[in-house]
Amino acid sequence: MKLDEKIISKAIITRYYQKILSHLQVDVAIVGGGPSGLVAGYYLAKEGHRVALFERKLSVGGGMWGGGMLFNEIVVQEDAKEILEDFGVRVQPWEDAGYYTADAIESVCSITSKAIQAGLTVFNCISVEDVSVEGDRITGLVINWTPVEMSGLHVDPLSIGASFVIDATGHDTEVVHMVAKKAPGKLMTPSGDIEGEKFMCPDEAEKKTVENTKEVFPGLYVAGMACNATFGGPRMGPIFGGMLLSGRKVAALISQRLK
Ligand code: 48H
Ligand code: FE2
Repeated sequence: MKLDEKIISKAIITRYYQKILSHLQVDVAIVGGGPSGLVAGYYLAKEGHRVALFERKLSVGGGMWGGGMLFNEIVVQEDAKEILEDFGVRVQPWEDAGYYTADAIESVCSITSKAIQAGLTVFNCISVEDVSVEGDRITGLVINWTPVEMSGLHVDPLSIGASFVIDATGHDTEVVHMVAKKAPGKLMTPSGDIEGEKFMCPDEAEKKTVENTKEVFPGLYVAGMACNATFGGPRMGPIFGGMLLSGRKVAALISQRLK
């Protein structure tokens, strides 16, 4: 068989369009493909919800690839170990102290693969630049190609609709910033605005991450590092249990509301 470059192009274009057209309205739109966003996507898709994840970069994985200071191992604590095991990631106990380590690359790849096979659809190289709001509720995302954002070209975006949005953008908590800018004082935080991330304190930070995994504006939830950045909690350094637990918690909270 003689391979034809036009058929190859047509196959790629058609399949991509089918994929994006079938996600113009979703149950849940996740912004950010770090550990918390991927884990949330997995548990939501597994429950049968239509879920799209938008990631600015070419690759998902966020801050997990680099472990701590590029030493590509991650650490999780006892209560998060079962989440890694759900994804088939091999964990090793560390000194019987309730800590476990896992290879960072295996973690990203296994979580991503399992999430997509469970039904999560990932759109990479797309940046979320704004949100749609009707009344006082989030109704969707405003998206554009990352290369458009990077080059500073004046190209207007497209939109997708979502019953719920998860801000899993990490330290920058970008979606919450977009909302806070256009609806000052309206967040469900103590001050009504972004409280900001505090100094490193792993023990408190990990607990607070899970506690702060909640709705911050009608229809908008935070997961992962965005939780403490939004509600005011410390950072934790290179321990990833809180990110995984937060992803699983946000999926359960939204799943409950979709029923
Ligand atoms: C599309 C976007 C946009 C946008 C950002 O930073 P992440 O890994 O996020 P989490 O919260 O799942 O994990 C945090 C963890 O990696 C970490 O930094 C920890 C534990 N730090 C502790 C410490 O003390 O430092 O991933 C966020 C992802 C990235 O891939 C971004 O590219 C992406 O979100 N993203 N995607 N549109 N507007 N903004
Ligand atoms: Fe970080």
